[in-house]
Amino acid sequence: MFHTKGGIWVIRFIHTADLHIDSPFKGLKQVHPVLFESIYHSTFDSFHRIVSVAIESEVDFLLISGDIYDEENQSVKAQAFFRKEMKRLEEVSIPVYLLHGNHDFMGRETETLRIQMPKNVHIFGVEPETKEFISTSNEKVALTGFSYPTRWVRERMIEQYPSRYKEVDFHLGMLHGYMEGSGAREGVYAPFTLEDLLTRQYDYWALGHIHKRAVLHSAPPVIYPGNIQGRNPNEGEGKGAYLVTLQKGMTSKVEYFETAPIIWRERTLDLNGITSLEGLYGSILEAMEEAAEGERDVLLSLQLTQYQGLSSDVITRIEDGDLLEGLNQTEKQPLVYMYRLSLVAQKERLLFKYDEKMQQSFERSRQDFMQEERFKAVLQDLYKHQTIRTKFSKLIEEEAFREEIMQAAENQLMEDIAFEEGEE
Ligand SMILES: [Mn+2]
Repeated sequence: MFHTKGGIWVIRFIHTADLHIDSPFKGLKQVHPVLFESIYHSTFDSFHRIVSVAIESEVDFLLISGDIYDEENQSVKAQAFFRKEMKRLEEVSIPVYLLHGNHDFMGRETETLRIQMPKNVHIFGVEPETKEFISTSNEKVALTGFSYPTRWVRERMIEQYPSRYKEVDFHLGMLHGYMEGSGAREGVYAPFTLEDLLTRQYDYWALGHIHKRAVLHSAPPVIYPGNIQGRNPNEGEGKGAYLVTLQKGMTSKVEYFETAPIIWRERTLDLNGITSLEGLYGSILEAMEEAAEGERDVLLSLQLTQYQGLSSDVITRIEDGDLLEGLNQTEKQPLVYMYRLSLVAQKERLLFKYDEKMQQSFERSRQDFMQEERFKAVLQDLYKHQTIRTKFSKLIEEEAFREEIMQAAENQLMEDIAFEEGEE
């Protein structure tokens, strides 16, 4: 489809991963139903756009390096959607090479729940295998990859990847896994080192699993494209995929493009000198406008600091959510929607400046309590109550809830133990 230029072998493809189609966005159920609807559709929309770019760019093929779906038991809706997108590619003769990751692994028990994909879709089996592709202008391409048979693949699967095939023009590796030493927060599955990849002498490594995009190496390119739609405040950066052009014996071209319709933002607003609700309201509106991001909708978390000038009545309007509700009364598109407005005591630096040990132990305790198990253990007593258990059974599972509680606790602690500059 893409032709050789002056006798140079060229292939062009799109590399994407971690689509997490049909992510539930659990922590956001409380937002306006219309907004929730567009948040819920964002993973679908982002992938639809990637497929459109593939068609417009007349790529040779599309690579998807795992975690197409968010859960092992994919909804029929997610699969039907994905199948429709695969059909769009089939109509213009674009093949797709994909593998399943730790989120959408190929368990035997999920086999009966799968919808058949069209013929242009090539799925890697649970052992590393190499597929062959021949382009319309006759470039031979080898693609090596594997799908997860279970959620937890701890083996160094890279050991089973062959060395570069000699008889092909390009050899591409697809791998859903964790690069050792990267410090990423994702699970350590199918671990490898950069060296492991480079020694195989492939022309491109299409990685998946890590949601923050990263170009680990440029010649040959070794790339984590990141996920295609941020799903929580920790996934705040732009999201999209890579359009890659490989030319035999020459520098490859990698172009990143964004497709996520919704972006997460976190901002801090210093309220020093602000004493009235009017002043507060005005500066927050300004901050919201500054947080806007082109054509995309923005989900904004705003942390208010230096709020000592505000009366307790105004503080109450912040704490009980009244101000937040007022701020979100806008229909302007694209939307800047504030999903969290919080007060953050910023006396930390003043306190810890004098005591490094205290700073360290504070940070350790904080991290300790942020752990899900620890948090649950502390809340166990509360969950002995019938009412709490039945009415709020899901709440304890929600990360957003845990973060909110932790922030409130931290504020309280800071209020109690920190002191202002000049105090003795
Ligand atoms: Mn993933």
